[in-house]
Amino acid sequence: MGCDDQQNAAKSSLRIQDIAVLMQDHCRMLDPAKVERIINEFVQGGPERMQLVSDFDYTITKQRTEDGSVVPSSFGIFNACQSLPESFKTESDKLYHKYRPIEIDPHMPIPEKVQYMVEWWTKSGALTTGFPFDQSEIDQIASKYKNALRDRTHEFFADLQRLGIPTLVFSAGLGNSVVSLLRQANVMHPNVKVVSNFLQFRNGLLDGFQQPMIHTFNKNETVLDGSEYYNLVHTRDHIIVMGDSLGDADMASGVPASSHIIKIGFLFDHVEANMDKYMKTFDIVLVDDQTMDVPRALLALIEKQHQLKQQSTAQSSR
Ligand code: MG7
Ligand code: MG
Repeated sequence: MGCDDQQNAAKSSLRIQDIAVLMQDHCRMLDPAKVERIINEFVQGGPERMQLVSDFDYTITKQRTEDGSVVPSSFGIFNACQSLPESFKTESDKLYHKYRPIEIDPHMPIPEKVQYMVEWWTKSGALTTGFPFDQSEIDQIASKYKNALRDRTHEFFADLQRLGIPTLVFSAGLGNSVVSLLRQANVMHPNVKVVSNFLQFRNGLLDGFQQPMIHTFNKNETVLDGSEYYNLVHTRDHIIVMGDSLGDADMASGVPASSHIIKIGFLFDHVEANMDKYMKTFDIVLVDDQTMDVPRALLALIEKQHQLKQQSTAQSSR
């Protein structure tokens, strides 16, 4: 490398302290040098090598709204539908109270939890069977929560579309609610794919969920093996992962080991008690951040370098 080249390389390498959003008080990193290194890889690799994998509930929706109103989960939106039989609601509540504590038990090993989660989703599917149901009910409830998406979600999805970055919204919740909310918020662009549990119908009646079952602990790219989406993204080895639960950090496991991944964790509940684990699990931990500003800032850096490259190619081919 000549002296000029070296200077140029040094110039084009970003320093983390110059990235303002990452220097905010509520933005925490265990290893800022690692984040800096991967951001530089992302910027050099360009949008063609990027993919985004995001959780839905409380990652795309807000953990806290300005007026203090509670945002329902995707299952919650379904459960709020008026036409559901009373017995469905009571039975489904019982399941929640039995299995939710197991899901978040800090002591039980994950392989043991898996059987319980399969049981929960299976029983929940069995309950969601044998009565008529119309998607318009979900749409009506979801329309009330279009504004409960993180600030700048619309801009974020527009960035992803403009840059042609495949975007996977991965949810162990109910896909019908996820898609309804994303559609009504006008962010369901062609580059967005939702992998989740979708309602199944038979002879006009509900018949549980479609396969494959997506539960808390199989929510990763291994369930996509061989699928059309897998073929689309398996060469994209620069990955942004976003989630609000510790398990979300594993959503990209199944991609080649050589991939570079930045994991962004949104932390809101019991900040002090959770901080340690979140710091160890996510590369960037955002404390009570109800915006898409940090992931957008990463895309902006990638886009800027991409434009510079395109300009210089255009100039040299003149
Ligand atoms: N979760 C999982 N299941 C159910 C269900 O049948 N009803 C309700 N209300 N919640 C459920 O977004 C995924 C989260 O939804 C919860 C089968 C789990 O806590 C899961 O992490
Ligand atoms: Mg979530």
